[in-house]
Amino acid sequence: MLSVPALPYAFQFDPAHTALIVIDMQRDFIEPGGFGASLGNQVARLAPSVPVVAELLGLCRRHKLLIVHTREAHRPDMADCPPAKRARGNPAVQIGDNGPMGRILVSGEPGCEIVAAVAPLVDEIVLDKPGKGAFYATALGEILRIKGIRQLIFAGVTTEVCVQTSMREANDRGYDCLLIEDATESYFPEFKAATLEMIRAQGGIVGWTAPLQALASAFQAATQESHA
Ligand code: TIU
Repeated sequence: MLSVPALPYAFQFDPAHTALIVIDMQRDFIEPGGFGASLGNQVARLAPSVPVVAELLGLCRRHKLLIVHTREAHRPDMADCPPAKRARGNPAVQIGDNGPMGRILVSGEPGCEIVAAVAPLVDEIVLDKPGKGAFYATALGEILRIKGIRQLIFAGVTTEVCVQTSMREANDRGYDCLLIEDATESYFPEFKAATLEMIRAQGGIVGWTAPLQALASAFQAATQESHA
């Protein structure tokens, strides 16, 4: 087991039974003209997470973790988009409507793609999800069971919406979850800060949080031990 200096206490994980889950690093949230912008958000606020997620992906690829990327994405026929979800937000630009990057939050459209700097490799799993949580109406639970996964490392956007929802779903399913603090961002800095606090409060009621450097140091310590 590797040990990451984390809050509220050290996060223990076995790389062979751990997956990295990268949530919704899509153009629709991170670039101007997409879903995030249609809701009135300052999308530039998510930009700092991109190079950190890229570094996290590099680290996890080197250490052979299972890697899963999610996208918040609806079917082109919109049959999986509840009218209540579509009706929420900006009435002028709704999910499924045409925007500068194609139809908003629709699979196959340019805006739905993951930004180039953190793009999936061909052998990595990409899951489209119709909800905020990564387990709802997806094969994620089944995939993790088949792969023998017990711990999850989370990154992506936005911290308090799809990342937190997915972590809570995972926590209820018995996974130990670590959120990489600098590999996630919100349009609302105060919501990000509150989410990190609520995840690790009450003895880690949802999971653990740690910066990327702490995870890197855990891998480094294990590598040095194996060469000693
Ligand atoms: N609006 C917002 O902050 N987020 C979402 O709608 N989806 C995700 O977090 N991916």
